[in-house]
Amino acid sequence: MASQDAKLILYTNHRCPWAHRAHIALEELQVPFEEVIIDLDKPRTPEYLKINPRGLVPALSYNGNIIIESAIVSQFLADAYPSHLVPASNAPGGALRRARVALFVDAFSSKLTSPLFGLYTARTDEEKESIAAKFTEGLVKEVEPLLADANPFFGGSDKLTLAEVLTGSFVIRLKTLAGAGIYPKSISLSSLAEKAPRFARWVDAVSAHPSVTSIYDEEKIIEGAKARIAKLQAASA
Ligand SMILES: N[C@@H](CCC(=O)N[C@@H](CS)C(=O)NCC(=O)O)C(=O)O
Repeated sequence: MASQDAKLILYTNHRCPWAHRAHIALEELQVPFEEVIIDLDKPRTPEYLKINPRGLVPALSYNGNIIIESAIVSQFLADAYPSHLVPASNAPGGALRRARVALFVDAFSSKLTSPLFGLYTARTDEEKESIAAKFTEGLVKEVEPLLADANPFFGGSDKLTLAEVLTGSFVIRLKTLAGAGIYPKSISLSSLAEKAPRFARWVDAVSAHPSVTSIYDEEKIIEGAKARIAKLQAASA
C-alpha cells in the first residue's frame, strides 16, 4: 500500500483525454498531488523528455519514480491506493472482477474510441456514416451487454470503478461532442438511448460524476475538437 506521504507529481494537460484518466483516479482516491501543465502546442523541453522520452502526457512521478502511459498510471494508482475502484487480485473474487473490468475497457476502446477518432479525418458524409454504423454495431454487440448489471456504474457498483477511470474521459467527450452536433446524428444522444439504453444511462451517470467533471471544460473541448478537425482536414486536403 502506498504511503499517504508519498510525493506525487502529475505532468498533464487538461485537454488530453488520456491525462484525464489519471485525474479521475487521483480525484476519486483523494490523493494529494502536484500538477505540472505541459504545453502541448510547443515542442517538449529537454527536461520533460527526460521524464517521458515519448514526449506525451500524462506522466506520473511517484517519489521520483516515473510512470508513463495513462492506463499504466491509472492501474498503478488503483493498486497503490486500495479502494472501491478495483479489488486486489488476491482478494476473494478479485482476479475475476479485474478480468471483467479489463474486458470492458478493451471492448470500449476497440469498438467505440477507435472509430470515433476516425471521425476527425473523415471527409465525406458517407465516410462519417460508415464510421457511425461501425460504432453503433460495436456498442450494441459488445459494450451494451457488459453493462447489464451497471447500477449505475460498472458491475453493479454505486461508486466509480477502474472501468470508469479508464473510460470516463472518453464518455464525457462523447456526450459533449454528440450533444454539440460534432458527431453524426446517428450517434446523437437520443439515438444512443434508443439503441443502447443501459449505455445511455451509464453515460449520463459517468458524465455527471464529480471525479470525471473536476478538470473538464466543455467549451474548451468543443473548441479544441473543431480546431483539430479543421487542422486534420486541411492537412489531408
Ligand atoms: N498512449 C498514451 C497516449 C497519450 C497521448 O497521446 N497524449 C497526447 C495528448 S492527448 C500527447 O501528449 N501528445 C503530444 C503532442 O501533442 O505533441 C497514453 O495513454 O498515455
